[in-house]
Amino acid sequence: MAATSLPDKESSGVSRRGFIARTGFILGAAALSTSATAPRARARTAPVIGNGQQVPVLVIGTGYGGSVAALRLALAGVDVHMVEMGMAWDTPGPDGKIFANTTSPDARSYWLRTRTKQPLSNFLGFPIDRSIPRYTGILDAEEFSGITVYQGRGVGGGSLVNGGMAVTPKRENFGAILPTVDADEMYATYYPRANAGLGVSTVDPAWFEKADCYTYARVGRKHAQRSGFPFVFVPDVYDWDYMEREAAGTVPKSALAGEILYGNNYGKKSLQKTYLAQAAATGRVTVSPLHQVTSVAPAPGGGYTVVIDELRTDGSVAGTKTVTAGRVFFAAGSVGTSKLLTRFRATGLLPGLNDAVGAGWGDNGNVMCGRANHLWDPTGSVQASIPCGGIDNWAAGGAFAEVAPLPTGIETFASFYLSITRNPHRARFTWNAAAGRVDLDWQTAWKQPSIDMAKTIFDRINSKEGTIYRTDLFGTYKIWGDHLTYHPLGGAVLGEATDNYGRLHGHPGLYVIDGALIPGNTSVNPFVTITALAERNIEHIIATDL
Ligand code: FAE
Repeated sequence: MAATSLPDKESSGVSRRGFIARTGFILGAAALSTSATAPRARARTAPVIGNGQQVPVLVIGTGYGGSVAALRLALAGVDVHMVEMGMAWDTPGPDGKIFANTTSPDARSYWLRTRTKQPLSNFLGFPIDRSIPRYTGILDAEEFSGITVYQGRGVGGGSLVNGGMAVTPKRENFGAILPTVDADEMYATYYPRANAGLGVSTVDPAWFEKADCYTYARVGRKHAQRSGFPFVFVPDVYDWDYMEREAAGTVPKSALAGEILYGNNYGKKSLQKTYLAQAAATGRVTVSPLHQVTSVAPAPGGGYTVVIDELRTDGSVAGTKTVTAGRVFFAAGSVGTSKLLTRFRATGLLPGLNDAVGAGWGDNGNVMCGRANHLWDPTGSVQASIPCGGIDNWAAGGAFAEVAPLPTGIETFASFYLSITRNPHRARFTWNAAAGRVDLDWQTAWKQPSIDMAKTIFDRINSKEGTIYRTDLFGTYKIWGDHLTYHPLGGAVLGEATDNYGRLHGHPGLYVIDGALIPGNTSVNPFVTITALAERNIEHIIATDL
């Protein structure tokens, strides 16, 4: 398919008419609801941001940081315009579903790629990637030298594609995560506020013990405990009641149909159902999907001139708009925000930004692996795509391992893990003027400390169980998924590129409010910390700057 043409039904399974994203809308859902079946933030006919428009506050990106900023500013009486490069994800395709299944990726699945780039690239050693039409799909596999960074694209950001694991770090680890932030305040006020806003809860332990879909997690627990590691239940934003009804066969399946990487059609409380729905209810928040910010510079009369490309679903530019914003919040995610700021500093658009912009980027120590179990340890053909437990060896070995699903629909006798490790390496974004792009100097070899830390868990379990690593999931005879991260963090670190509340140095009225603020590692999955930090910072900014 030509890069400029829209995917058609024949080639992609997605019809043109039913699947072209609506571009004009105001979020207009009713009150905050944390129910799985609650409406997503709804579209209403209204103009998207217009050329020449003046707005008090513009938020770049609709992930966790952006959604918190928009809600809190709107509740404080400020009109907010959110600009999102991805689609609205509010319109079902011809299969009646908004999102594609993990096992059958189609045009909806990837951001402007002609071939899937699945995190698990192989099965039984065979490559499983396939051709797809180029489209503004939901999962971006952004490639830098040495690492592929997976990110969500669309209204809701990473909340659209992630596993929903909503983990508050242990208090004793917080000093290493955000050294300039008052831990007492975070644990007394902002972590609880974030957990409430996100709708976080934990699986019912009694149901967990008998649920077929968590056979894999119980096998993971058994193996961990037999080797002397603590197994901990991990909270999530999935609606557990809904999952129980999925298992009972009374509602359409979502987690139990293996939905995760390319969106979740029913049970997960993405930001569309929580913060963004509540923001919409204020009537003060508008969102422009398929709009990508390309430039921010001081405006002659005060505030900032923001240039925005309106995208078509093949990624081409339909038009360019120039608007003026009193204040701009960078919430484009660690990579998105870092890339914008690095370029703006290097090309003179924002000359006041300091040298810390682009620095301090880390991968949260992500590394994946699988283990081959004995035939008497099946992990189940139906696996809930939502992980609910982990192995905590952070203090002794620097690794926290999610017991993750392999939702293939067949019995694999495999245990699969995503480990978060205390990897010390930090990379830097730089402007490559010759190529006209921002580079990241991460090296694949920098994953070795992560592998060593993950091995503190899995070498011991393999030795105790008499089992081996799977070598067929990331290539042929390759044990470690060391080429990727799901958890990009840093690039505009709090207290370095910004002050201690996210105000960018050198340009009053510019703020960072997303994962770019966090210096590379959160010791657990990051979005609760991103949300809690955003809650802390926006409260202070509203009180002092507005
Ligand atoms: P993010 O959510 O990435 O939002 C940024 C938004 O900005 C995106 O929607 C972009 O499309 C948009 N954007 C970027 N550039 C522009 C531009 N120039 N103009 C307009 N819009 C732009 O940022 N974390 C957990 O805690 N638990 C999990 O279980 C978990 N699982 C994950 C699984 C996967 C497959 C992936 C990819 C991530 C996972 N994460 C998980 C990570 C989590 O989703 C991520 O840390 C947060 O989404 C980051 O939040 P931010 O607000 O920083």
